[in-house]
Amino acid sequence: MKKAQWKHLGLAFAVTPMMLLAACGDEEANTDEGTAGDSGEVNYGEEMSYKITGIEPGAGVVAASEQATEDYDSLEGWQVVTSSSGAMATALGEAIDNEEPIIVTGWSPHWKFQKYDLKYLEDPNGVFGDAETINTMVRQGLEEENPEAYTILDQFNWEPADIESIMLEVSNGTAVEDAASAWIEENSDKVAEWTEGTETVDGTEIELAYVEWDTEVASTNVVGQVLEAQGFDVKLTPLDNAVMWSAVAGGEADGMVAAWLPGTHATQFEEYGEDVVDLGANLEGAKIGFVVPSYMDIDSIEDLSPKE
Ligand code: PBE
Repeated sequence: MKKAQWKHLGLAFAVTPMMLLAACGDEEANTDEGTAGDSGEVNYGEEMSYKITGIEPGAGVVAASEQATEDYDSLEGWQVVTSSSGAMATALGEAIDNEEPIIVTGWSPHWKFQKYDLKYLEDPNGVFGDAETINTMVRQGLEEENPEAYTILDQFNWEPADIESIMLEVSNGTAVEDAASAWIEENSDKVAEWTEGTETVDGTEIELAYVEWDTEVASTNVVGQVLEAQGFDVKLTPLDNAVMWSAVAGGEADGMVAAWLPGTHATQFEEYGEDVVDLGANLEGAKIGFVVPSYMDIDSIEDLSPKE
């Protein structure tokens, strides 16, 4: 069954013909479904109620998105609605099922690019920055107190395709523990490079902080399992973004593999950078920005229209 193009079928029953006309604005009353793609007829902003689908309030991509609504005239009157990365993914999937317009606060690497046909909106003002790296940060003193773990965390390094393959499995219902261990098994050469030069330990404790974003869930589980296989007693602690940074800075957690730089976590890096040890990139080629389904007939943030 093809669903109506209105945001929710339920809403379609609730609106009166007058409201429908009003929703068409000044444009010629359009009696067909107003399919996304017939540009000129469609006002995406109106269809989305001038809302951008965000994730957790503490995320860097949400902060950048809010900045974008201030920097771009085309986004005047728009709002970034925060929720969770899981809710964002659900909303994206539902919109695509119904071929409705949606803008999400997106990032790469992410399985959504493997599952759906999506594009980043061009960002001529550069609010979202360029390519990013995901860095590993550890607490001060770890090198001296736990050199084997320090070395493994320092040597941890992989590619977007690696992490995306795990994220895709997880999005298809595989438990992250299983997806991580299968990846480790298939990539023993890579993993051997991370543990190179280290000796196994006997139950040394190590605590990694992370945020429950799909990227960090995948990476942290992989690193955790690699450390476990080397004899560590591993604890993975999910936290809010700012708390993750402060936990490593304050030494409550030993480290994290989830620092997005230079842009996404610039605020956190400014606040905590001096109190953490930056072990450099564990992944290159990360990116954040507004992501939309490819069927949407716009390419740039500037193609959107301000709220009237
Ligand atoms: N993310 C994924 C995070 C970093 C990891 C892009 C959602 C953020 O926006 O802070």
